[in-house]
Amino acid sequence: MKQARYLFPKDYMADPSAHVFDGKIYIYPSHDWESGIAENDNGDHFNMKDYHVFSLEDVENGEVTDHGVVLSVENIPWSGRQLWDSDTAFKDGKYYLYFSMKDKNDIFRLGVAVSDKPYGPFIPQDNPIKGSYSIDPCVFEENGQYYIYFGGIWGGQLQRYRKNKALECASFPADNEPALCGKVARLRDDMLEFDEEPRDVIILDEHGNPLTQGDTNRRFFEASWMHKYNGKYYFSYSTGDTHLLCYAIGDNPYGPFTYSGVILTPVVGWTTHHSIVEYRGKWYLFHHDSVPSGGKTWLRSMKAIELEYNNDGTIKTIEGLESY
Ligand code: FUB
Repeated sequence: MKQARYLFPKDYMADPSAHVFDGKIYIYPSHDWESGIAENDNGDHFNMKDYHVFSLEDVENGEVTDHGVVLSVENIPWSGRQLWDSDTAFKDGKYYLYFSMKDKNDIFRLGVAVSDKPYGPFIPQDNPIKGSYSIDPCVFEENGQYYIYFGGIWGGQLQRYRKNKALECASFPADNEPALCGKVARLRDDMLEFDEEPRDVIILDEHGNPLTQGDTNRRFFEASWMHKYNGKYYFSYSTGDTHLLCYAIGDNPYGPFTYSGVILTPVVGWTTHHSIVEYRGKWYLFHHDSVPSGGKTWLRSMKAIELEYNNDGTIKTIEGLESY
């Protein structure tokens, strides 16, 4: 599968988080729509109000089923606005949908909603995860332990925190200082809260030094994803304002991770976001671009393309503008 496939031309869906549940691929995307809000650096134009779930059995040609609305902003007790990226994990017969949303004070928090089925509907908890902040949750399971990765700068508000505490004023490190990091925390056994203080996901350069804030072609911006390949842990993410999907490799889920390259060069649109999953013997990159909407950054369409590795475990870079 050398050409990317648009998965759901009927509607705008972004930030696709894909998992294999019950032998099928399930996709948990954000649901873009035309809200009429002007574009700005805070991302107010990404004013999403519900989530759908999709499933498919054949990534390359098969029919894609839309399971409809599974959670809406008006049904979440602590809701303010903006349902951003989400992800889902399965444990002991239940599915847990983790999502980013602004609370009533316009602060991004992470929430959880629970279902007996991978296709919902999902019932939200009354409150956000205690101690959570920022956006873009991704959950990775290993040996019965679940780790949640999260964080995003600019509109994702990560610059408002240090050491998991809110600052009085947002602040960025200087360009030559270590970059702001994504976060990771083990989840509690009941999957509803953090089981530890979130830790920094540190990304090192080739000399073993943390990437700096000014290294905008490599430093973390948002859109965490974790997968394991040949015994190594691949932390992948978007560089945001330089529009790259990059990855860094480590020896355990907490890192540190060493920067290893670009997965996807810039696509049409501002954001780039993804998930990586193995299915039926192949690896796939699920991502989005704004080609079908004529370049409207807030109206994105989800896609899939095969992802390949080199013999040394590095990922073959996919050209974003050539993949449609
Ligand atoms: O979809 C809203 C936001 O745009 C996501 O949370 C970010 O990762 C970016 O894709």
